[in-house]
Amino acid sequence: MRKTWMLGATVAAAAAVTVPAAAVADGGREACGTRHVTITVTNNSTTQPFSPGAIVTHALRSVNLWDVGAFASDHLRQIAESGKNAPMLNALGLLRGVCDVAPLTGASGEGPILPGESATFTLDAGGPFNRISLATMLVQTNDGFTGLDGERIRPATPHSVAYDAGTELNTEDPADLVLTGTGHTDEGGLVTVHPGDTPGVGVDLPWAEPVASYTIEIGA
Ligand SMILES: [Ca+2]
Ligand SMILES: [Ca+2]
Repeated sequence: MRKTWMLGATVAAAAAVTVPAAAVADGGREACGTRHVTITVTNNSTTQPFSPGAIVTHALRSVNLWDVGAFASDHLRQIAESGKNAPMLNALGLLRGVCDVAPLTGASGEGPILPGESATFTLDAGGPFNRISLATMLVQTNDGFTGLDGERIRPATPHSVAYDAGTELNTEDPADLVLTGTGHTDEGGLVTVHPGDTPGVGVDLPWAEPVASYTIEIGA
């Protein structure tokens, strides 16, 4: 919940400080959709589907999906623990500095991005809406996720490692994993870089880092 508050506070700060008042009043919003960004998300793992998630284009500092060393928001927790993206999508859609929001899905438009596969998404952008963020769960983990947080929209090929949301203990027990069980043990921790699969504990589904790669292209 703390991070949810931070999300809102960050938006207020961006409106007051980052985006000129005139841009917020009309010019900024009009600029949304004057350009497009296409992002291809590639799952580099051989073991971990990427769950349904969320992608958003936004102004600088208007969206902050997570910080390493801080508590995860409840919206991020629901993606990281269960692949439930509706709360995150709904919350992002209400933020003032947001341009476009889309569900992250497999290439067919639904389901996960399977290991070794890619999916491509095109979103509105333009003007001050020059950042892109996304989050998706590593499905066969307790609360592992990956994504981008405020990546600048420019032709680029960034990568991301897996993170641990710090909300569910990494039992790796099938009874606690979203595809095979409903169990859960609270972790009460902070977002960290994911320590990875522990061999011999629960299921053994390791992945190499960086677990995800992206190709960002700018369209007219
Ligand atoms: Ca965890
Ligand atoms: Ca294991």
